[in-house]
Amino acid sequence: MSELGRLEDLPADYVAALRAQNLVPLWPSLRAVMPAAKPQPRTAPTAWSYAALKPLLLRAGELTPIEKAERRVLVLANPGHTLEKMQASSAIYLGMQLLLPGEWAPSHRHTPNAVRMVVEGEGAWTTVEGEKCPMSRGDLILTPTGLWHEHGHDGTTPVVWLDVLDLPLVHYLEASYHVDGQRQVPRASRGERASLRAGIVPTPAFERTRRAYPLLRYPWADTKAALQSLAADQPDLEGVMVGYVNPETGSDAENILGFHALMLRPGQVLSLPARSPAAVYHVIEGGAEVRVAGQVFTLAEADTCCAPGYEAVQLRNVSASAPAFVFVADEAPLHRKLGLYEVRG
Ligand code: 1HN
Repeated sequence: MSELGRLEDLPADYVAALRAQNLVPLWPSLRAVMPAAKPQPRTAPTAWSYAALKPLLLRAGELTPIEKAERRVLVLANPGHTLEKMQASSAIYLGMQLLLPGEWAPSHRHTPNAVRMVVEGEGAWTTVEGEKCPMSRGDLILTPTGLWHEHGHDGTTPVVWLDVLDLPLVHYLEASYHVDGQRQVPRASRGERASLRAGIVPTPAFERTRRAYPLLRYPWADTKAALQSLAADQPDLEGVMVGYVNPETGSDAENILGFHALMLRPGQVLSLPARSPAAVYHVIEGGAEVRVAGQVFTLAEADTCCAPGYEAVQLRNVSASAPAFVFVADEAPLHRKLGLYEVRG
């Protein structure tokens, strides 16, 4: 492969004449925008310790009242993108949100899709389009694009959850905006009671509901039971993983980011192939070591890390006696829709 010409090789008056016409020569930048064989991601493998961030988040609770924050969040920012960009990867935003007893984060809707993975505390709830979703540790709650949502807290201790949004992508597309709304009046019906069992969905008058988001809350108790049942049924299965999907269609729960939960058997080492999407790993229960791109992170419960795409990832359960449970968020639905999805093996 021959060396391409550099900008400095061109006469200064020529470069100036190009710039005056808003023109740029491609060849000095061609390798940067299309490197050989594999992208060169800005996304750096990065881990965030819950023990380190929790006191800082609680301090935010003292420093900034909810009325002054609307959403009281510390953003898990990837230094590879610069902290100011507030992104974990090119498409994934992560934040740890604190809601104190009695607080209310008012109703709004916005174009980016979000999910909440509950980390700690009891008594908080998120109302999504009138459906009041209780928040318990490990629950996954969807607030997809355009749906009204607000958070409240009737309990007695601080509640913390991990927000995962496709904000960096939607912002890059210049399609990110929000609309403020009124306090919602919760409906009685609870989606997760209506779609309780795999393979069985509500079909009133013989038709599926055809709601884009028939299920908004995925209780951890059900997800954990599904993983344990899968592990017991298939003792030789390496990847004890489940995906969060739309129960009516089987397709990804949201349009841009994908969500999975996995169980590592005691002492298990699980090798995940190099895939094009970047991914985030968050420990729901237990402890896991994550190896990616020459880095090793030892994650305790509630810790989070991110891994760039096109890199193999190895997960190891640090306990020889107890299973570990890990939540995974990735950019796979986006890559698949764009025809960019690759597994490198
Ligand atoms: C948002 O609406 C929430 O509703 C959390 O809890 C984090 C980050 C960026 C933009 C909107 C929420 C957010 C957000």
